[in-house]
Amino acid sequence: MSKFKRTLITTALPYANGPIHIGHLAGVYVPADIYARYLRLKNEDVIMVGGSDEHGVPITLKAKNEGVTPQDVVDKFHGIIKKSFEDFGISFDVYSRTSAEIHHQTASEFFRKLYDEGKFVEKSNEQYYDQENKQFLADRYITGTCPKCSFEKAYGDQCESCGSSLSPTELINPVSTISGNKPVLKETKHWYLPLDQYEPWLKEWILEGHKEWKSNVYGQCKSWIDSGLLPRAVTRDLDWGVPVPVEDADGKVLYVWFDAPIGYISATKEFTSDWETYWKDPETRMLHFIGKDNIVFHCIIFPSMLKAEGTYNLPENVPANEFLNLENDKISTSRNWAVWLHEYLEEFPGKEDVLKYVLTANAPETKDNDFTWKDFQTRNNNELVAVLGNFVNRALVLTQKYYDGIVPEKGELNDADKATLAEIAKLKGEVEKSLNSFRIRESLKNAMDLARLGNKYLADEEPWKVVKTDAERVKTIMNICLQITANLTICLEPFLPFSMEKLRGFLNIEKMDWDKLGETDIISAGHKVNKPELLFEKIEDKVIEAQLQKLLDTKKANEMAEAKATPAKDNIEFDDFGKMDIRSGIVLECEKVAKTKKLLKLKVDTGIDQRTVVSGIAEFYNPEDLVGKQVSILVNLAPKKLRGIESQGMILCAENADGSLSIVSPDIEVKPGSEIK
Ligand code: B3M
Ligand code: ZN
Repeated sequence: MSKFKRTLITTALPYANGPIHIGHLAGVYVPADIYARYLRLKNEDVIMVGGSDEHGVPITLKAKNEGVTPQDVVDKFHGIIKKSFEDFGISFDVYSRTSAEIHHQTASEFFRKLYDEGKFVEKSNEQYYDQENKQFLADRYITGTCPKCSFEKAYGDQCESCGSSLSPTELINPVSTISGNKPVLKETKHWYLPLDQYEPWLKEWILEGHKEWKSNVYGQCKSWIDSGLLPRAVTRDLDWGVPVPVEDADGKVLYVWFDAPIGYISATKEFTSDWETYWKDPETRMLHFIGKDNIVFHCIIFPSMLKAEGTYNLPENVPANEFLNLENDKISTSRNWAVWLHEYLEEFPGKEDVLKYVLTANAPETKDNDFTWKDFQTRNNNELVAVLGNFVNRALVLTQKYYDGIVPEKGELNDADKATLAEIAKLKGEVEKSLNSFRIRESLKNAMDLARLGNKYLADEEPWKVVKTDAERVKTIMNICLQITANLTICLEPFLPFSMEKLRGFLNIEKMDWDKLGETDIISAGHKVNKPELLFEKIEDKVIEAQLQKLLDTKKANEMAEAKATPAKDNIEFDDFGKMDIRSGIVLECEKVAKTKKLLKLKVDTGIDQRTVVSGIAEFYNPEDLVGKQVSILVNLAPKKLRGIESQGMILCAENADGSLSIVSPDIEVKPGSEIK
């Protein structure tokens, strides 16, 4: 493992303002978990730390909206997040939280050291202030039009439409998110980390020293550095966070992006008193697993903080991923457009590994990718069931059938046997090579190739046929199949930990070290294996359809919520309203108006008479469904010819958010001709 003796894996701290979704998993936690499990299987010294990010404006805003305290919000979501990670099998060595005492102390001391050593620049300037709420408007407390792309709902710290990083004073037409008022400018004092001073060093360290970083990561760093770095405020006027530990700083806390990465240090402290070995020993390799929106913080700002502090290691690599979309649309917590981990765990019990598999096979490593339920089903049915499950099931069932579960002895090997065994060792090298360079999705494919190899070997050797003529030969074939199966429990362990535990149960073997992978005698002749069950089961269409329906319902609910009612028309006198004669009627006949898409011709019993009305509702109703239906009809509207048909009145409808029309009618049956007033 080159110059390093141990590895510290950090995983981005999710904001405790909502649960975990598949985007978080695919971007950060699944790849980090696979990598950590891989290193542990190699008996390397590794710890994986994580925790909830409980400060910052997203949390206080949510608390305000819900009329609870920020502590209530983070307690609730920290609980949900922690439990769902545990149930899903993300193998944190410690999962902490930034409202913990140990974190406040660690972050506070870190700031204070830099402060005492004069590493900050103290500056007063004018910032936006909400006079009604008597509060400065940091970050997401302010929205306005993005100066770069004109998106109208850009935040004070970032435009979510074009991704630009902004400062509140750049926004056009700024508005306070709390009161909706136009803010005023007011003087306030803050501490800045002078990133400009670190620019030459960052150039050297990243642009020269870390050319091996993923191109998306290196590229983002280069573009930040090339466009020139500015001093960055590391404090805010807020009352939720780590208080700024200096005199005259009442009402000020550390900027959430200053304290959050220090959360990795606090979590390590919580885990071991030997935490300094993981943070300061040059033989420790630090890796940050994050999503692409966090690159600048982990590659530029946090390293500059660590450099300023002077005694810590810097990250050796930052394998950031791109984004995962859901059914062709951006995942969004506020729009509830997500597959939530805690819901998945409830709806798909025992299928933790299936989601891990799909998210890895389709990981957004080099570009944004799309999660679709159809792909989830296909990968489960065609890969986990048909390739992996099918191979191990055949190997184990035949072993039961021919040998009562006792592993048979290998005889003399033919060329096909030798080639197959050689292939196992080769695959080991390939899986390692891709894992070591964080190409996790490729490594999964390499590992699954072992199951494909097994299937091919079985299909070529056809033991079920050979058994009729050459029983000795079948022993060799089955022994080799069992060696492949045992090798699978090693090479798929980092990816499918629950399933491999199950498979070891079938094989009646203990967990084995990574080093054994590639060996061709890891399960001995004479060993007794157990009766197998199915390792994976098919996912039926109706399960997928239910998930798609759930998303459709979300989409509809969003459209309803987003559609603003049109503004009210000018007032009218009561007499004007009284002029309208609206009656309840019953549809007697109904047909489509030929050569039109929208029009229906209806015959309506208005109680007064039977008359013909033409109505533009053909896209929303079948003519036959309307016969006998109660409607409201404006009967004294001047007749009008539509497509040559005289329409005598108007059927009243409500227009839905999506533009569709619904007939308005009394909610109980009334006599035709009843006046509606
Ligand atoms: N909580 C942002 C995010 O969840 C932030 C990460 C902190 S990592 C130190 O994307
Ligand atoms: Zn923008």
